[in-house]
Amino acid sequence: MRNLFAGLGAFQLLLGCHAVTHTFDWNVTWVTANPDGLADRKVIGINDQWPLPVLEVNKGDRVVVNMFNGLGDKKTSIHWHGMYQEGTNDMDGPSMVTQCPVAPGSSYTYNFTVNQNGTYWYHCHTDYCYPDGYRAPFIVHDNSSYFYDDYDEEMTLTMSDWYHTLAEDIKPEFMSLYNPTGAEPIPDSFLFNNSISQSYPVQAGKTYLIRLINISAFVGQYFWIEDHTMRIVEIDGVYVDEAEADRLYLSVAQRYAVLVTMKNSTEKNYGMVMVADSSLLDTIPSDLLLNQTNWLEYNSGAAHNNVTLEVSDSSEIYPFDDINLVPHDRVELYKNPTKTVEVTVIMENLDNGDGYALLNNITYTAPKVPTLYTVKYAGDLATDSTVYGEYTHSIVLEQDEVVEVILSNQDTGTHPFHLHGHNFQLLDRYPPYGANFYDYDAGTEFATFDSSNHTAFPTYPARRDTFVLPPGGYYVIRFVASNPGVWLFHCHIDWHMMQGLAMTFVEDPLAIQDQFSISQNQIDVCEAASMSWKGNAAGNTEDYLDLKGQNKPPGFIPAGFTTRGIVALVFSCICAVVGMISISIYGISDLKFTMHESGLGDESATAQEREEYRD
Ligand SMILES: *[C@@H]1O[C@H](CO)[C@@H](O)[C@H](O)[C@H]1NC(C)=O
Ligand SMILES: *[C@@H]1O[C@H](CO)[C@@H](O)[C@H](O)[C@H]1NC(C)=O
Ligand SMILES: *[C@@H]1O[C@H](CO)[C@@H](O)[C@H](O)[C@H]1NC(C)=O
Ligand SMILES: *[C@@H]1O[C@H](CO)[C@@H](O)[C@H](O)[C@H]1NC(C)=O
Ligand SMILES: *[C@@H]1O[C@H](CO)[C@@H](O)[C@H](O)[C@H]1NC(C)=O
Ligand SMILES: *[C@@H]1O[C@H](CO)[C@@H](O)[C@H](O)[C@H]1NC(C)=O
Ligand SMILES: *[C@@H]1O[C@H](CO)[C@@H](O)[C@H](O)[C@H]1NC(C)=O
Ligand SMILES: *[C@@H]1O[C@H](CO)[C@@H](O)[C@H](O)[C@H]1NC(C)=O
Ligand SMILES: *[C@@H]1O[C@H](CO)[C@@H](O)[C@H](O)[C@H]1NC(C)=O
Ligand SMILES: *[C@@H]1O[C@H](CO)[C@@H](O)[C@H](O)[C@H]1NC(C)=O
Ligand SMILES: *[C@@H]1O[C@H](CO)[C@@H](O)[C@H](O)[C@H]1NC(C)=O
Ligand SMILES: [Cu+2]
Repeated sequence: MRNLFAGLGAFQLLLGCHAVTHTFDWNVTWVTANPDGLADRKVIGINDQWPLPVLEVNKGDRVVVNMFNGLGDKKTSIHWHGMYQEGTNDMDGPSMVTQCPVAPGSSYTYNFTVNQNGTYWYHCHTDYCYPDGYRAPFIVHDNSSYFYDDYDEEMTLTMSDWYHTLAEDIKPEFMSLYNPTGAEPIPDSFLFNNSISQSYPVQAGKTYLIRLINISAFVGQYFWIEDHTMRIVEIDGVYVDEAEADRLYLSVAQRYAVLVTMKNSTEKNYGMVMVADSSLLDTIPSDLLLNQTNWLEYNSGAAHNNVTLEVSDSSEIYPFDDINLVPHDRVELYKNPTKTVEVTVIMENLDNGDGYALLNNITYTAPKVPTLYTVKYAGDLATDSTVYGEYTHSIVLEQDEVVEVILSNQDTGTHPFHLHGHNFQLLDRYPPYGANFYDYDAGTEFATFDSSNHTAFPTYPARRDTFVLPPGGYYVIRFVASNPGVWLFHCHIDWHMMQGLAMTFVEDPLAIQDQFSISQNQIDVCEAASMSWKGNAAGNTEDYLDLKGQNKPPGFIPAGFTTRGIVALVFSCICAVVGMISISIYGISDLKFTMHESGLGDESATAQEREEYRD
């Protein structure tokens, strides 16, 4: 620990004369917006503005955000996506992990330094609130980057899906007996930089550093620029050796910075094309526009034509594979992992009939006390994962150990996983990019990683903070546990978070106790939210090993009932009262859902075994 602080201190000294503190007072309130021109809706604004401010700082700067929750009817918090928060785990933002949610009328002060470079974003991390507009770019400028002299201008562009309905109003229908397959809500449109079909003026001959950020809740996008090559120089805050790409796939939460050199002629405007990944949507409403053209505008008087990609062979549409990128800093493969975490994603209906997402049979359920505060008060028991409760799915990591995570997907959906507090090395993945990457056939056997027979790991593996777990496949990553803190590892599709697709790493808990003390502000926030700030996951302050009363998910479906049985039961109920239910459940809000194939017909695990697991 001392080493880390000494290191940080020296670093700050080095930058000390230039470091600036950016202080913001943010009043988070509801405002009305209509970014796609199709419908007014309530969105979460800051100081009565939406889109939200783009944060721009230099490496070494301090950010102080005094956030007041002026929403009146909803708790909130902010996560600074991709910030490692070294020494400031309590500024990370996820509710019930590192803080209590900020109740209406109370305030929380985020205060941290930024000792990293590149393209990040910030978003709400309480329940499911970023689809309601609470998300924006966070840029860390670095005038010493290896490509700083290679560009003239910068441009930041976001891509996202967009719903006309508040996430909290979508939830009851998504997490419902009447949606037993867990079909995700279908967006109403796709936004490009919080708008649609816009022109972005450019100057001929200049080179732009374009930062692309996917701030979707669900749907991924392909991206390309007509007749222009992109040169990738950064992924998720990590510089990479320049690599040419014609097309990119950005999953939710991923970022790319690319250099694009403009043509010398101003005769024509060129399309920047965003195509939604329709493989994620089983039903495509006829009025949902999947393709959208925006323009690099060389000449406002010239035509602005819609563009589509013409490919002769479907395999050509596969985008650049991020696993092949080489980090510019040449950090070598982390060798000899001392901890291997093997987890498998499945989707299941639990005994309330709703669809849940599980990692090794555990669906994340928030504890009664934020896990970080449990660390603080658990004394020596902080190294015993029992105190964090069964359903936070906590794994305790030792100081500086090399951790390997083998994540397998026994689901037909794609899951972009994000780890807080770190980036990680991308070692191996199945399937490789190619014709079947997003086309998992439910009849195929799930792929499993064989640690004694796998393709050679890269010498200098690409590092990033979000990777895309393919349907039916697996992903292997490694990171070093050198950042004491409580760090969430979760799927970034907000609907899957709602279903519990998350787990917790408690990294070097005794070091956390040394560096962190709970502030009056943090206590006040918990009290305003009527939550305890002391105790184990069940709020027990006497016996940290007694989890009686902890929050629990619904149980597994009882013996004799299969998932298919429940689904059949549900559907026959629906049929029986079809008129009333279809009017009251689906009719009112006109929500649409995709079909998620996985929930159906999964009878593999016996209910008895599950009963045992349950208690
Ligand atoms: C680089 O950025 C720092 C702030 O981080 C600034 O003080 C310095 O003047 C800049 N240098 C150049 C060459 O622009
Ligand atoms: C926040 O904004 C709301 C609505 O505009 C206003 O009522 C409230 O007084 C503001 N609060 C603060 C602390 O600025
Ligand atoms: C932010 O944190 C620094 C370092 O702990 C501290 O010196 C400073 O007073 C804090 N600022 C605010 C506004 O809390
Ligand atoms: C951040 O920027 C510095 C200076 O440009 C560079 O040496 C370092 O490798 C960058 N960090 C990453 C993770 O790419
Ligand atoms: C994209 O939108 C943000 C506001 O959301 C704005 O600050 C930024 O300038 C826009 N980007 C471009 C290239 O116009
Ligand atoms: C954003 O992420 C979603 C979910 O992974 C993905 O479907 C979509 O294609 C991404 N958008 C872009 C522009 O790549
Ligand atoms: C544009 O003109 C410059 C200078 O004449 C030349 O170096 C460059 O290659 C040209 N760019 C393109 C894309 O043709
Ligand atoms: C371009 O596509 C948009 C939909 O994305 C459509 O509204 C518009 O009419 C199209 N323009 C032309 C010229 O086809
Ligand atoms: C959308 O884009 C894809 C890929 O370029 C193309 O195959 C398809 O025809 C486009 N659809 C429409 C309606 O333009
Ligand atoms: C190792 O994996 C390859 C590719 O999956 C397979 O063809 C081969 O039979 C495996 N070898 C052993 C010894 O299992
Ligand atoms: C999950 O539960 C099933 C059925 O009870 C069991 O077969 C399986 O081993 C469990 N998996 C893990 C990783 O605990
Ligand atoms: Cu997911």
